[in-house]
Amino acid sequence: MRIDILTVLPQLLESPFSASIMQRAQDKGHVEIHVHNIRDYSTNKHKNVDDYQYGGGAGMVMSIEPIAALIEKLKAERNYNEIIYMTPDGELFEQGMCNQLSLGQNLMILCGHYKGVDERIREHYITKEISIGSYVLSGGELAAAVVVDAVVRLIPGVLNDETSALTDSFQDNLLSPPVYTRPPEFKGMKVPDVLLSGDFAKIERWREDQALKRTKERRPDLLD
Ligand code: 6GU
Repeated sequence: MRIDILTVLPQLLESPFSASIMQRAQDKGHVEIHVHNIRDYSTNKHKNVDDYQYGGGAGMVMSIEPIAALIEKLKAERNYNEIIYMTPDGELFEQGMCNQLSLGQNLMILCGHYKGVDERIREHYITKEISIGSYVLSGGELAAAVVVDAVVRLIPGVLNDETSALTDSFQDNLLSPPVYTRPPEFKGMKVPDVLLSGDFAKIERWREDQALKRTKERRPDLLD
C-alpha cells in the first residue's frame, strides 16, 4: 500500500510513523508513507497556503491552488482508491471503514486546517470525508495519523501474529476481555483462577463471557 498525506504541518506526522509497528511495516515494505508539504506547491511569493473567506467572518480558509496542484500531480502518477479529507464534519471513523480502506492500493489523505479547505476541493477531488470523533482538533494531522495506524496494522503481514488483528475489539462488535501477566498475585490482587487452570475450553468460555459483559456495560450500542 502507498499512502500520500497532504499537510501544512509535516512535522506533526514524523514521529507517529517512526516507531514500533508503523516503522516496521515500512521497513518490511508493506506500506510506503509519503508526507507532502502543501506550502511547497504555493506559487505566491509569500508561500501562503490560506486566505480570508469570501463573505467575511473570522478564520482563514485553505486555498485551492496549491492543494489542487499537489493532488493533480499525484493523480497523474497513479490511481487512488480514495482521496480522503480529514474534517470534523466527516463520516465517523469506525472499524468497518478501516477494514475497507486496508484493501486499497493507494490512499491520499488531505489534512484540514484553519476554517477548512475551499469547498471546491471537496466537490472536485475528495472521495471520502472522515472525522475521528465528536470533538474538534487543531488540525487533521493527528486524526490522519490515527487513520493510517488503524489501517496499516490490518495489512496482511504487518502484525506478527496474523490472528491478532482479527481478535481485536470491534472486529466482532465486542470489546476485548481483560488480560493478565505475571505475577499471579500483586499486593493481594489475584489473577482469576480460571486463567491458571490450564483448561483451555473453560478459559475461552470465560473470555467470551467477559467480552460480552464488558460490551454490555461500556458499549451497549455495539450490541444493537
Ligand atoms: Cl478529522 N479534524 C479535526 N480538525 N478535528 C477532528 C477531526 C478531524 N476528527 C475529530 N475531530
